[in-house]
Amino acid sequence: MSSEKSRYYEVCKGFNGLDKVLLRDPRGSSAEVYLYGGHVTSWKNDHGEELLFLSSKATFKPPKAIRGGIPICFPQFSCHGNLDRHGFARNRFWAIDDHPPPFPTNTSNKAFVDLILKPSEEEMKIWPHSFEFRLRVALGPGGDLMLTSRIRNTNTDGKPFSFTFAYHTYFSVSDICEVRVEGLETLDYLDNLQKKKRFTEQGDALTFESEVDKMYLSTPTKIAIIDHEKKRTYVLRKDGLPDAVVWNPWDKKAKAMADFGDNEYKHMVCVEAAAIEKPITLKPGEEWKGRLELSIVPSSYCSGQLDPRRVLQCS
Ligand code: TA6
Repeated sequence: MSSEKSRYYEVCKGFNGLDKVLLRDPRGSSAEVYLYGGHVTSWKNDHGEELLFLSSKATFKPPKAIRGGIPICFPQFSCHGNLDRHGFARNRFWAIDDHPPPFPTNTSNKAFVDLILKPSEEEMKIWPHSFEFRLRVALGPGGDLMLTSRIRNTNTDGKPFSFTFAYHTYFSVSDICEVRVEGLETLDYLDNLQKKKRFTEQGDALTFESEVDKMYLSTPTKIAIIDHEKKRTYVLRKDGLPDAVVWNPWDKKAKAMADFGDNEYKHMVCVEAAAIEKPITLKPGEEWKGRLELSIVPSSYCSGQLDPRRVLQCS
């Protein structure tokens, strides 16, 4: 590993002695990625403030997935198939990829790490496909967090494969009742609480007053999550991921989850960049790329300083 690179990341032990990578940008922002699940569990701004929600009851014990951060759902989102919910990538051990192929985009990011997941014999029994899943986690100069997935079909039997995918991001919010999600207005969605029945979203921002589990179809590439109390807007940009899922378990589901605190639903919202409605199909040799970029704009809808719709309209 080049000394240049090691200035921006180090491998250390996390919870339960699991290996994690600590990324630091010289301007102060940081991120943590566990090799278990290729799972980002922390993203902090240059004031050291945590921006992702991680449950105080999260277990770091395989095969259970880590509750919070950014779990990766692959090769299956939720129960859209016959694998375990959300697939197996989130409860497998990934490796650091020291010799990744050239990165598709020219980037000035210095603080990044490349991880790789390949199927074990165990996986081949439940999902008989050969693939290479490369994940780059990077911190941008402005403290933005970027996740770039490259999935290649390496089957030698000529067979294509199809998959669904999501970056199941848990955002940390001050009070869910004060949160607004902008960019999904008037879109069609499948309601997971009503047997995936199809509806059209109302014309105004999404707000929360009960359990929400909605899968929005063919959304814009930018979505804003406004945390009024913290005067902070998360801007989510996505590429190659047409859909978006919004989830908050609210009180009953919160109590039913052993690895989630009873009141923690008040301080998190999942807004997930996803490819679900139309599964992605790759022939042997083909590669898919799915990119997520998270940034923060210091604002609040009501403060009028920066109307999120302007955020969504800006470049
Ligand atoms: O993305 C929303 C969702 O599919 C919900 O239905 C809920 O199950 C959530 O994911 C969490 O899933 P998990 O398997 O992590 O408990």
